[in-house]
Amino acid sequence: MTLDVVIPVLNEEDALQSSLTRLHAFMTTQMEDYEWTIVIADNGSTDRTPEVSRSLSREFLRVQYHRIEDRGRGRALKSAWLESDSDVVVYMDVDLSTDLKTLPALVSSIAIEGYDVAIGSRLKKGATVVGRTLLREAISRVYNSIVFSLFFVSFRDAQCGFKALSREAANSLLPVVQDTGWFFDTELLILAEKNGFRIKEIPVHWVDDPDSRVRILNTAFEDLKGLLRLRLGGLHTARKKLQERP
Ligand SMILES: Nc1nc2c(ncn2[C@@H]2O[C@H](COP(=O)(O)OP(=O)(O)O)[C@@H](O)[C@H]2O)c(=O)[nH]1
Ligand SMILES: [Mg+2]
Repeated sequence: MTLDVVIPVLNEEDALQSSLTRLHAFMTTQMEDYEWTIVIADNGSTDRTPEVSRSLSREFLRVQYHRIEDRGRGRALKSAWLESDSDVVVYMDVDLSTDLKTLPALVSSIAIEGYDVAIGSRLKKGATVVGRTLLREAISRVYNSIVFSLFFVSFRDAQCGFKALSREAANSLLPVVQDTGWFFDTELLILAEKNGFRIKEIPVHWVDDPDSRVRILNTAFEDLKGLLRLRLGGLHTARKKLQERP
């Protein structure tokens, strides 16, 4: 089985070297059942992220650097996941806030158990969260309850930066997901669940990293706009597009 682990990055010159070294060591020892590659997906970085990434890809044979000119985290993920032809694709945040010990279970949910989508969760029973500010915690809970009351979905945490898709799910769903920013994750999950894809939600151990690219007010507003777009027709249009696919 082939596996691509995508790390979306925006101006991460400080975090990249140590995170990638840690992840690479983990993959080497714990994920040897897979033929894996780590892909750094950068768009919009204006610091030394490109240089650091290129140097990492020279240092490690199985690290690649993928640069997209247009901005947006969702766009970077979609582009890197669709460019890949691996059986399983994963993404995780560069800060490794989610404990890597959950990675084997995330991947085997798809590779062995046959789920279409697997997601880390900070809100499911069994999860532990350390160091998250009250504000982020509250926004996360309120946001996920809004998602639930609008769509009656079964997952609890749409926004954890730790997700995996099967090749088939990626090829079907990604072309239909419109958001190119932070709402991308929620849109992907709602479209997946509402179109019969099976989602496994796994509680994670999360240690928050206060260094954040999120502009809270702006992102919250964009998220609400995205939810309304889906509720007022977007979901219906996406379903039609998915059914038209061969
Ligand atoms: N490619 C790409 N990655 C991004 C962008 N914005 C954020 N990221 C990455 O997304 C991940 C999560 O960002 P972070 O700021 O830690 O989010 P938080 O943990 O929710 O505060 C990190 O790896 C960021 O570098 C973007 O516009 N493009
Ligand atoms: Mg973070």
